[in-house]
Amino acid sequence: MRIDVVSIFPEYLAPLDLSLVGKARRAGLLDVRVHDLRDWTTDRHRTVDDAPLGGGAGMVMRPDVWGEALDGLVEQGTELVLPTPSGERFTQRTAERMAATGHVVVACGRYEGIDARVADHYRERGVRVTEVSLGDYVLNGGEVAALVLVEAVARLLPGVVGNPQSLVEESHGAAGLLEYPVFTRPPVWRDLPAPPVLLSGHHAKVERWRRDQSLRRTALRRPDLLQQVPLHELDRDDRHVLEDLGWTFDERDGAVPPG
Ligand code: JB8
Repeated sequence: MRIDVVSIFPEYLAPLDLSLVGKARRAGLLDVRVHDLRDWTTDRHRTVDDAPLGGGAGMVMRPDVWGEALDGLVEQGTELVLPTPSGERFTQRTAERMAATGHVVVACGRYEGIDARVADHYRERGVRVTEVSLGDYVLNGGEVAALVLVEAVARLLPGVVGNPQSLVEESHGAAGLLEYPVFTRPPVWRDLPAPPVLLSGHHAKVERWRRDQSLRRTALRRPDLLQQVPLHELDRDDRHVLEDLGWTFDERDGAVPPG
């Protein structure tokens, strides 16, 4: 897997040398290349921005500089990713698709963003172009989204995460539920006992308790996720847990939150 990141702040991507991502790179499982956009400027001042057409606050990144940079990096089969607050949500499904792609190029904007013709141009050339947002808040540029993307994608690559079971049991996996709470020793800490069922040695009871916890957490914190779960994936025990929280079930509407 290759990921190119283009930024006017390449030092911002320094954490990609660390931890699991750094290890994956050194192991040759992941080829991450960080580029300085200003390497593709040709003027004395290495200018990457200009005033917005139509007026308004701030500056816009010039399409000509981005075009020179991306022409040298985008190939047949590349997915071009542009972080922007007006993009589609970056989710675990997005990360999974990108991990299955051989090559991703991330174009990190700053200021008021990148001239919109850049995305249009590469789409017209048949490139898959994805404008992505991490969530409903505004950052100063695309670099943090690039860090998130690389980490989320890298850990899905074969051999990067030591125990592949930790990939399937996680929040935002296929089940569409949040993860259950986890505990370790000591069994009592500052007067707080761990749930006794986890020390019972009764595997089936542990599994049921964890499922209940996942359902309760998802219902209370992320009802939007639970509403997406197909009814046939909720068994009688599941429905009892949710009914206690005021949820109902309908052939057409699926799981319906209280109120
Ligand atoms: C200028 O919030 B963000 C984001 C914000 C940005 C740019 C890119 C992404 C470019 N501001 O994800």
